[in-house]
Amino acid sequence: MKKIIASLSILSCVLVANAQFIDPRDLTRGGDGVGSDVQTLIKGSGHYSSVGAVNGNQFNYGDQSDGRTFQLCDPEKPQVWSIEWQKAGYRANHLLGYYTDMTSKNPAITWVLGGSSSGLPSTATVQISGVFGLAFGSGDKGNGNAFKSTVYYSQSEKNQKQENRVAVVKDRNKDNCLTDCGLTVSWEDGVNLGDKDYNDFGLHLNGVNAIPGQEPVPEPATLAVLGLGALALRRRKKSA
Ligand SMILES: [Ca+2]
Ligand SMILES: [Ca+2]
Repeated sequence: MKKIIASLSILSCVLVANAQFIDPRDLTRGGDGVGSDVQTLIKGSGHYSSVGAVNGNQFNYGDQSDGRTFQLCDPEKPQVWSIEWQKAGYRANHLLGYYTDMTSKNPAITWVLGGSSSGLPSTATVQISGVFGLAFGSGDKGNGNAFKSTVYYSQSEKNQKQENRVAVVKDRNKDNCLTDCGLTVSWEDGVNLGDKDYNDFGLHLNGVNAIPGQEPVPEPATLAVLGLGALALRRRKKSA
């Protein structure tokens, strides 16, 4: 009985997980074939970050950030951003941009990077002052229409169904230490989130940090179960 209560408390941790993270299972399966999952692509692009893992009912989100707004670590310093991979039928017309009007539903976007038919480069230097969001032109309207395609935003609340479109993963340095300056972002371009492989458009953004989201607050019922779990653990220790 005590064991059952203890494992219930672990399960309750899963239920309060922040929705701004992407399920690690979606980031570790090859939606477009062997080696095309986000975790493998991050390693292949020369970074060391983890997207997390699922073990039974236990989730960890590795180096993912729940932040969906951003700032340059040093606004005085231009930074190089680059496309690292594209695993999608719409890839030629993909676009990446940023916006600084954080409250508008349709903010003005500065497009900086794009796929082979977009007319934009695959590497660009940016300099942005203040807080910004990222915009992704999905390319779903086909050739010649890159700038008319459906746009998705890093701020989930701007998307039609408030859906989370992007995995945001913090950099690790060569010593395997987390850094707050530098991110990989990888988007899902499918209508209604498509196949949820989130590997469709992957970019590395030098010199950027994600502004952390709000911590999830456990619901009262969860707190009660957690308390019971702790009690059970104490009793187990006593009897051991
Ligand atoms: Ca996809
Ligand atoms: Ca894909």
